[in-house]
Amino acid sequence: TSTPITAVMRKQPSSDMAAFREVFKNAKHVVALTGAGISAESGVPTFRGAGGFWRRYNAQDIATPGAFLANPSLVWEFYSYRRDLVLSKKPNPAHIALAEAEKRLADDDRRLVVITQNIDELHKDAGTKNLYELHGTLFKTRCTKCGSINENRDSPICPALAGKGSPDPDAEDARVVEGELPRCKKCTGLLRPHVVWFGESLDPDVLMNAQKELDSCDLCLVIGTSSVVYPAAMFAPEVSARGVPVAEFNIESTSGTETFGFHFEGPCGSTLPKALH
Ligand code: BV8
Ligand code: ZN
Repeated sequence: TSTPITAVMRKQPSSDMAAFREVFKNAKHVVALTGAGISAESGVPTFRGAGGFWRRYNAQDIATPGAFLANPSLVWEFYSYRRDLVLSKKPNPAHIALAEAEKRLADDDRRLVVITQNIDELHKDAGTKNLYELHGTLFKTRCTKCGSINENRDSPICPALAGKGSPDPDAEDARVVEGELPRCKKCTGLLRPHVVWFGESLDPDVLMNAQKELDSCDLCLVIGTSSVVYPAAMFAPEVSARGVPVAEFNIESTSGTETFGFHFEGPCGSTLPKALH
């Protein structure tokens, strides 16, 4: 009897790349699920299991509606820091490998789509067109009063936040008064980042479209995610449960590794280009 692929994979840190490339060559509809790990080699810090630290705070404690209500200045410092940081970063070979694979497959009437948890827009910068941003983006604001959503790449986003947001645990909170935080040009209401915070629902259209892609894919790549945040954490296991091959690209194994047919250990900036060229 042949050894089930997962058992074989369990023993080796990395699966057989040739076997994966055989599957990839025949795949007609590939979904790539990405998390903070795909941007690590671009110099964007990861959350490390959604427990990322900025100053003495855990990302999960600041990326919430409650934190914004209680202390909008602190939350804006967190996002203003990440905006300014990401504006100086570029896509790495992993982002580029996905964008190039999308183009190559399209020429062959095959589809590759990226469903990302990241809000850094590095997939967009790399040229990915088929893209769902599950958790929004750092570079859009939403008015808490009139709801208008606008692109915004201003750095600093407002004068009062210039030079603020240092991640240093001993940095003083800027305590910017609400009137000097980013305000809506239309109604002067307080702006917030157009991202999905913990405890907030994802955009139903994005979720529905992502689910459609997952339900019809014949290969799923899960790249640089610790798979701890729901509902994104359920996507790859769902595909695997349908008997569709899932290939994980990560520097370590995760809660999902056992259920995935392929696991390629290492920085995805190196492993992904080898897998997709
Ligand atoms: C919701 C935007 C319905 C903001 C983000 C208890 C049990 C289960 C669920 C819950 C629970 N309590 C609360 C919940 C729900 C909660 C949740 O899942 N919490 C978790 C922490 C338990 N989820 C929600 O609230 C979601 N909404 O459920 O709506 C609802 C509605 C109302 C009331 C109840 C429910 C909304 C979640 C979205 C939160 N927003 N981001 C911002 O970024 O500021 S989440 C944020 O954290 C990221 O977007 C991402 O999703 C997550 C971080 O995860 P990763 O991307 O995986 O990054 P991480 O650092 O963890 O891991 C990096 C990985 O890369 C590692 O594996 C590492 O090994 C690897 N790596 C590193 N370097 C490399 C690499 N791999 C390859 N190459 C490398 N070089
Ligand atoms: Zn407004």
